[in-house]
Amino acid sequence: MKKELVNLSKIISYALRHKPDKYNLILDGEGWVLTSELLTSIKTKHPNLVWATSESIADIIDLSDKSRFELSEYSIRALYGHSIPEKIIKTPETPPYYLYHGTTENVIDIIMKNGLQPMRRQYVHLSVDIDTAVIVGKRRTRKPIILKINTKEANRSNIKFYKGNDSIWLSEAIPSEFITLEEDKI
Ligand code: HQG
Repeated sequence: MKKELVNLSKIISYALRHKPDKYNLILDGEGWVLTSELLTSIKTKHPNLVWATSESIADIIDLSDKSRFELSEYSIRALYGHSIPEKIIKTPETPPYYLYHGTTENVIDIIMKNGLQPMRRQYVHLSVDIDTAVIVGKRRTRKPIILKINTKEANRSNIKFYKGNDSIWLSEAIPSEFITLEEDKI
């Protein structure tokens, strides 16, 4: 993907996940805004992006290796990653029996003690397979540690899971009793 589109994608993520108010945007309960309003506010704040159109956003969605946004006829939303105080409304769904989480060695002890926490985001982010978890973990370290989450057991303890996209699921905090180390898979 061209550098300009990567930059536009990062700014859209920032506005829709973290700082809609900085862009004078009000997300609805499920995180949607009008695409036209998003484009207008982005261009006001970043005059170098005057060229951006809804086709540019469609290109980002087509060309990106991660499915970060969803477009409807007139609106757009981020599918995961939110950190705004108002929690995005999601409908609980049944996830695959196991999900994975790629992280760094230095937080393993605390996670195995206190569980996975959403940290700065609204939800914990989990991957449908080990390969995706490795990609997530590699954002932070060359040799990520992969954790395996028993969602069936967690579900029995009333922990809810929500679909982000085809590879990413979201959840509330996951206590350590549902987490095991997935060794030698990297
Ligand atoms: C760690 C990217 C200490 C957790 C990715 C992670 C993903 C704890 C970090 C999406 C902890 C949070 C989200 C605890 C969890 N104590 N550390 N109890 N519990 N952690 O970025 O899952 O490219 O908020 O292991 O691909 O890394 O932006 O979450 O290392 O899908 O579209 O705290 O963001 O997508 O980091 O990544 P993050 P994440 P995009």
